[in-house]
Amino acid sequence: MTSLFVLHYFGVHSYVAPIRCQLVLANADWKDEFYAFDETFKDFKDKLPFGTLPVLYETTVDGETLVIPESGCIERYLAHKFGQMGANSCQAAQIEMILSLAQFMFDFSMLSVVMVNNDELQNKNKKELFEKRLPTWLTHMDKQAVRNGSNGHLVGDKYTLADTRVICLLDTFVAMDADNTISPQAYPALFKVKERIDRHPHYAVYRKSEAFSMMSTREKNYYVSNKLPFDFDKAKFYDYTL
Ligand SMILES: N[C@@H](CCC(=O)N[C@@H](CS)C(=O)NCC(=O)O)C(=O)O
Repeated sequence: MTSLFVLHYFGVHSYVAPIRCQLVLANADWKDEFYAFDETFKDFKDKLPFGTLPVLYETTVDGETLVIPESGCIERYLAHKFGQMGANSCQAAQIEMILSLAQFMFDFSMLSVVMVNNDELQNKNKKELFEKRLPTWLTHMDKQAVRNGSNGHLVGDKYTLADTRVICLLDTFVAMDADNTISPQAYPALFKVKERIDRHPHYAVYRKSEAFSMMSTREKNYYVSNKLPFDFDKAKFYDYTL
């Protein structure tokens, strides 16, 4: 018997796509607990450790329950548990570098673009994201994948938190990329990492699930309500046959 993980979040990918990807790749015993993204959330908010979602609840084999808020903390906790934090301290440092940059990219897109409700500022920041920051980040991630031997991983020769974090973020940017500038041709080594994750037997099944497509639709509605194009289906570059 192993732990049971329950991931409390809204019915979208957003902050927790990499966490779900980690759980799936590790073949963990887990499920989602969905919250409604409306005024009823305030009834739950005060009961959450930091007042925000996601929160991970783990019931261990001994019957103890661990409660962990903060997406980055949940990712690292699971990565340590599942052996996704690198083979040694040098690999762990490389993973941390990649995570630190990914966090900046995620925060910039959320706080400076998606959640901005001033059209002029949103357009200015979106232009900066797609014309400057994103090509730079993608180029660095592609170079990292090449430095690692173009073996379908960003660090070492196994799935790590660097792979799951970067590829889930890449999917979000592909979905937002109205001009289709992000492609396997432009960033071949990085897309090899994506292909490896997308073709993983468990993840391939998960991506085809009803829950996954329900979350893609909700996520699209959220972006569209913030006046941004979004199509998660565009992130389907590979045939998920097993
Ligand atoms: N630093 C937190 C941020 C989480 C966060 O902002 N969650 C949002 C939903 S995506 C939330 O709970 N918002 C509700 C609120 O703040 O009342 C993390 O990474 O987990």
